[in-house]
Amino acid sequence: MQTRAAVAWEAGKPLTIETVTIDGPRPGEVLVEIKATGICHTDAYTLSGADPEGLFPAILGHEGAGIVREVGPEVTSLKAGDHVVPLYTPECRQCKTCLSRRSNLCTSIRATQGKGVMPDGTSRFHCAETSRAGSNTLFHYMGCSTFANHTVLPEIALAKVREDAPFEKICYIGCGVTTGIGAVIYTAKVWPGANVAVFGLGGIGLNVIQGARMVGADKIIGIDLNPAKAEMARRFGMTDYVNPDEVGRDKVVQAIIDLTGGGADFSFECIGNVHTMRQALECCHRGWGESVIIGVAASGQEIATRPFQLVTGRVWRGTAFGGARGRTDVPKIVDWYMEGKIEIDPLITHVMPLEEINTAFDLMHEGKSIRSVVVY
Ligand code: NAD
Ligand code: AHE
Ligand code: ZN
Repeated sequence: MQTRAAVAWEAGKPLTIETVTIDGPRPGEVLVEIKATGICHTDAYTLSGADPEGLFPAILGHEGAGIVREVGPEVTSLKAGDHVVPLYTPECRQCKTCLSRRSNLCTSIRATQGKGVMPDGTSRFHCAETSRAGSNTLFHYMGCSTFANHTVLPEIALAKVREDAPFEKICYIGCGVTTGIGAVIYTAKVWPGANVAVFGLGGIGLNVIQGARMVGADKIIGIDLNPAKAEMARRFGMTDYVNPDEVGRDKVVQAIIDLTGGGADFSFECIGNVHTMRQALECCHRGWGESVIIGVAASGQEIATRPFQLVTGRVWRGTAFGGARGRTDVPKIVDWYMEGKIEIDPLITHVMPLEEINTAFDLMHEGKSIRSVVVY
């Protein structure tokens, strides 16, 4: 069949809207009509050319929600009409990692996902236009490609969710909401009364703040260069704001140590900058403070600190998709939203048709949006 998609032909260039051909689902695969998709900073990162796994031409997008339209042979857990959220971190429940219960990083299809193809090694997307490389095949992205009105995913990469949940809100649970809240509750396991520092008050950091408030954190300190982000952060639970340009960029760590009487119990880096990753570690409390890296830094970047920071008990770790097991946890998080236990609506600052998707990237780079959502 044919569908509409925003195609990334090459790094650093705006997306163009194309009519693309999408093949039907093969064994174990599912055809999904995407109803809405968020635009995450990771899409911009890959589009910029900084992602070592970035492939072009591709259909980007990994924060979607939609309806199953057709299932391929051997699919047992989904049927046409089911409402689903695509998962860039699938949950096969059979690989070593899934069975270990120690991590959400399911390995069953990671290799082909990183190569922009389905598990059988081929793409379902083709375009009448030919790329500079002379091919009309388009790569999948993060196993999702939600910037297409229809996409194909493996069954293990889809979370079935309740049918009364609005697509244009729950698409955000496909990445930002789950990553932020999950980092707090699944990865760090922040305890009630903890002091928390959140570096970056964007689409991820605000959900870390929301998660920290949910678990009963005491001080929730937000750090962002853009003071316009502080108002929403306060609404979501931030108790103290640190503007690095006001306190001095080299005094951010001391400012947090002062505010917390010794250092944060937990910090979260939600920017993707190796310098703020260092600050996030070093603002943690001696003996036990844990810093969680969420931000994705560009190819070639490395983190540094004095090993003494770790010798004296600080812990450096990272998280992908907030440590959530998608097929198990995403339906629960959708329920939390529908029951009013978490907020999403105020974070979706812009809604637009697919034709305006490049505006979403502009708004993000200008610091004017939290989340933009495309509705098909
Ligand atoms: P965003 O653009 O919405 O937010 C980033 C925020 O950081 C902005 O508010 C910006 O003003 C602030 N900022 C930039 N440089 C800063 C600096 N030097 N000091 C202080 N503040 C600064 O981005 P987002 O969608 O929230 O994503 C944040 C990061 O998380 C990105 O790197 C993204 O790729 C990554 N991410 C990781 C995962 C994961 O699973 N690990 C999931 C989603 C996103
Ligand atoms: N290809 C990138 C990887 C970037 C990355 O770390 N992605 C996160 C999700 S970001 C969502 O917005 C992730 O899931 N990582 C685990 C994994 O297996 O990719 C690069 O920089 O190489
Ligand atoms: Zn994302």
